[in-house]
Formats: sequence, C-alpha cells, structure tokens
Amino acid sequence: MRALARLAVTTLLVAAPLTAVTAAASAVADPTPITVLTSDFEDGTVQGWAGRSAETLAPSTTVAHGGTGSLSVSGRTATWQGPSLDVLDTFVKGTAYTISVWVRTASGSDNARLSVERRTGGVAAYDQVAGNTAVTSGGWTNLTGRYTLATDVEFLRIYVETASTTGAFFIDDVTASYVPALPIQTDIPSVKDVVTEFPVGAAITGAETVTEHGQLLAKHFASVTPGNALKWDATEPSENTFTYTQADPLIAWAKAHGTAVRGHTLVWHNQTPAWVFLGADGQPMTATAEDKELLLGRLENHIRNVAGHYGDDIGVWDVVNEVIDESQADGMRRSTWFTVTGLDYIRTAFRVAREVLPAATLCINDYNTNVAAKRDALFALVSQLRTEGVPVDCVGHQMHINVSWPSVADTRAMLQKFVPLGVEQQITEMDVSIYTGSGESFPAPPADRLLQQAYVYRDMFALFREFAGEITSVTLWGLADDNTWLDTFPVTRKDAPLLFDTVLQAKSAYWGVVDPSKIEQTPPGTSGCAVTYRVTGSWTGGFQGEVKVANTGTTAWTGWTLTWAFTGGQTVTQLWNGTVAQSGTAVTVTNTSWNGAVAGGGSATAGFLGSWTGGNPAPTAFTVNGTACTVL
Ligand code: 9MR
Repeated sequence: MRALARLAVTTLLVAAPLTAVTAAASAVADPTPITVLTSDFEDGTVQGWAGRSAETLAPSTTVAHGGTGSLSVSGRTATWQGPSLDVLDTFVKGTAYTISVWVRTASGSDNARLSVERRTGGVAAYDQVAGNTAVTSGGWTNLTGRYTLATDVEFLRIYVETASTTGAFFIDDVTASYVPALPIQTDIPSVKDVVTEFPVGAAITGAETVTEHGQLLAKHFASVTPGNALKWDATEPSENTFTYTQADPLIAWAKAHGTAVRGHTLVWHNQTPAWVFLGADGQPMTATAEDKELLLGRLENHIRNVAGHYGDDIGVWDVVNEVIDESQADGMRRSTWFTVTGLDYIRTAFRVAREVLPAATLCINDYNTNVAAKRDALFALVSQLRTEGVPVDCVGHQMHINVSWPSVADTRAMLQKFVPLGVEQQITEMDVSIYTGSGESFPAPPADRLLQQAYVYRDMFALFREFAGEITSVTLWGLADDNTWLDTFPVTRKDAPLLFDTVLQAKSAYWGVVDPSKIEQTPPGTSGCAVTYRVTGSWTGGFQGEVKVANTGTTAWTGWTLTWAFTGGQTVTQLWNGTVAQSGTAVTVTNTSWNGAVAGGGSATAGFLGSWTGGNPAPTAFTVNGTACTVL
C-alpha cells in the first residue's frame, strides 16, 4: 500500500513539475497528500464498514454528503456503538494520517467523535482522533483529526460514536491521507552537540519516537517531555486505577536512547478527570474540611503512584502547572484545587513528590512568565513556599511566544528575577508562532515570518546560553511543524512554530539556534547565495530532487549559473525550471528565460529527476555565478 502510494506521488510530480520561481523567497510547499482510504457509499454497499456491536449498518439514499449515497447506522443500544472500519492493512506504523468523516444524525442532536481502537496482545486501547463535535439532523458536520500509530498491533479499526444518545446517524465521504515524510538530514549538526550548556528537549507523543520522526528526535534532542501521556487523565482515568500504556513506551524509548525525561505534569486544572473534584456525596467539592481532606488524599495517592512508577527514570517533574492568575489580588488561579484547599495542594504536591523522589528536580511551571505581573506573582509564591521549606527546586517558564513577542529584554528580566532565589530555571514548552494575532491565517508560512522566527530562536537561545548558570534545560513544545498544538489554538490554522518543517527538514529557525551566520542578512550592496538541496523522492536506481538558490545579498541577479559535483555517480536525466549540463560529476544549471531575475532576498527553485547507482549522497558544495554558497 505504502510503496504503491509513493510511486503514485512520484508520477504526479513528474507530470506536473514544481511551479516556478518567485522573486521573493518562499517556503517549500508541502508535498501532495496521498489518500489511502475513501468510503463514499455511492455503490450501494457498506464498503467494508461494520458495527462495533449488533447495531445495523446499511447503505442509504435518505441523505448524502456528496453524490446520493451514505451509510446509515441504526439499532444502537449504547453510545459507544457505531460504524467501524478495519485499517490494519491500510495504516503503516509511524505515518501520520489525516482522517476525515462527515456525520449527520437521523433526528435530534448529540456530540459525535472519531476514534481508533487498537489491540496489542489482546489488550485494547482507544485513541481519540477528533473530539466531541456537535452533530444534528439539519446538515453534515465534519470530524477531522490526525492519527499516528506508534506501536505494533494485531487489531486496528477507526470508528464513530456519540457522547450521550443512541439514536441513528449517517456517515459519508470518509477519507484518510498522509503526507510522505522525507528522509531526515543526517549531514547537519545535531542541536544537542551545538548547545551543550543544558539539555535541549522536545515534547513528544508516541508518533515522534518511530521511523523518520524517531531518527530526528534521537539525532537532535537530549531530553523529552511526554506532551500528554503523563497527565492525570492519561494515568489515573478513574480513582485508583493507574494506566501507563501511553507513557511507558515513551519512557522506554528515552531510556534506550540515553535521553533525559521531564515529567509533565502531576497537578493541573486541565486534563484532570471530573471524578477528582467530586465529593463523597458525588457533588462538586466545596471549601469544606471534608472535601479538602478527600482532595489532598487523592492528590497524594496520585503522586505516590505516578512518580513512584517511574522512580529515577524521570529526573525532573513539573509538580504543579499553571497555578498563577495575576489578575487575582493574591495572584492565585481559582481552580478547584485552590478553592477547596488554598495553597495546601501545592505544599502537599511538592512534599509528597520529594518523599517519593528525593533526587528529582521539582518544578513549578507556568506560561507568560515574561509578563511582569505574572512573573512577580510567581516570584512571590515561590519565595513564600521556599521560605516555608516547601521543596520547590525549579521554576519552569513555558515560553509559548511568537515572532514579535516578547522582547529579549522582557525575557531577560524574567530570568534575572529568579536568580536571587537560587532556584534552577528551565524553559519547558518553547515554541514561536508565526502569527502575531488571532486574525491572521496563512496557507503556507511566509518567508519573512520564517526569517523573523529564526531571529527569535537565535536571540532567545543566545540569552538562554548567557544564563547557563541558572538554566538547566530548554524544551521545545514539539519535534516538527507537522505536529503542533498551535494548529488548533487559539484558532484552527496551520502554524509552524518549531525548528523542523512539516516534512522534518531543518528550517531557518534551526539555523538560528545552530549557526546564526547562515540566516543573517547581509548589509546593502553585498552579494551572497545560499543553496538548499533536497531529495524529495527515491526509488531503486532513480530519484527526484529539488535545488533552491537564494540570493542572500542585496544586489539583484539578472541571471544565475549554479554548479555542484555529484560524488555518488548520479546523473541528472531531466530538469525543469532551468537548463542542465553534466560533464562527468560536474553539474551546471542555468536559469530559464523567465527565472533569471532574482532580487536580493529572493530565490529560484529547479526540480529534477536523476539516476543513481550504489549511493545517493547530497552534494556538499555549490557555486552561483562563480561564488561559493552557504549550504542550508
Ligand atoms: O500539547 C498539549 C496538547 O496536545 C493538549 O491538547 C493540550 C490540552 O490541554 O495541552 C497541551 O499542552 C499544554 C501543556 O500541558 C501545558 N501548557 C500549555 C500546553 C499547550 O496547551
């Protein structure tokens, strides 16, 4: 299935070569998605779908999203019952699929969700792909989500269920597709080898530990933080029932790779199951002595179990997360934790964590700590707790920032503020959104934003390195732009906040961290060039490539001649958006009549097909118009 799909994309790109050249530098467009599954129910059959129990599935023409047919699901006696499809032979481990389904109730309304059931060794696990979404009988609603299988399974089915009612519903136009990952760049420096003052880490799910993603993670990062797998809803979904099915494989991966782990998080107001905050009478807890005792007891039990389960395998914990609300006179967030226990939940959490893990670094973690009021409220709390003897070892600054906020000066003030306390400081969730407000949305990241982002990464990492005596780790909230929480927050739009792009290639942001000289603008009147060479597809004996020449100076080119040497015996067999000549190993590409003019800051891109025997190493040196170029 996968091999066929790869062939299909190759054919497609050959038939429709890359669009040409823009005067302004532009981001590399994502490769075309490959669709691996389509159910349109137009042929009057159920197209392989089956109920999860004894419910009735039938082709229907009562309503249809596209065409005239859909699938009707009736006779349900429980909300979890619904249509399901076997995808065991369709989905490949480590590949990120986007799954889409249209849903409509037969009558009335409910919430519907899209999930995957997987089984390994007979044990079932349920992964949500698209969460509860309102559905009605008045029209079709789309459920879309992204899913990566990260473990070996013997059973794998996608399914749709509802939240509250068991009425009949319809589904239609189900698709699953993926964007093929490119091989990771092995010839660029590893972030962890360049930044050695503190471990640099990434937040991960299981998807980041397998195939190309796992290779990228292992190459560049010295620390990982499970992004969701250690939260309360994942580890203790019902009282005193502990499950580690999400987190255990991640911690095992880290151990096998000698990678440090940040545990996130023992106490939070989000992603905490409702039962935690219900009193003995089943009613929401209030500020009574009885409820306080029950809640602190649950907290202690949770920490003893979760922290105890991992012991020394997790060296740092975000013990409490996001407890500050600077708009309150006392600076404390009015979570149920606080309204029922006051500050005692924080005291208890740190005390118990220290008892269980005497050697671990225990952190208090929060966002917007660069904002003076928030920073100062956090400072006051940490000072008070430490004075009381509460073992707060470390302050975590999340650093969810964007290309124009905050300033380096405010970030410096944030770090400086905590120096007198003698606490460790960690950057725990850094990402740099390309957006500066909720109203913006770009189909692809604009080049100027990516450059601004690279400067932010450059400047912030330079600052962190200045504070190497205080900062004991820096974690990015994700591995690559194909998986970031910012795609749906604060609104749904594609963001690109990390060091690697959606096909795992190093962005300018990466160079901002690793070698800022590669991204710095040259002064007016200067010349310079940068070349990006990528293999975009490869098969036995052949490959497809792309080479971008960027004018990094300020003097416009009226034409360009690019040269490189192939060291693996490769031959260019066809090239578009340029003219090619090859003599032995020496390749020369010149512009066409319409893409020779490249302004300062602009670029031109040519695509080509090549043959190879033995190996296909990327060329390491390029010239444009006789001048050696930076290789990106
Ligand atoms: O990255 C996490 C995302 O997958 C979850 O949907 C989200 C839900 O609460 O939590 C995200 O992680 C948060 C982290 O735990 C705490 N700081 C803010 C992060 C981004 O929301």
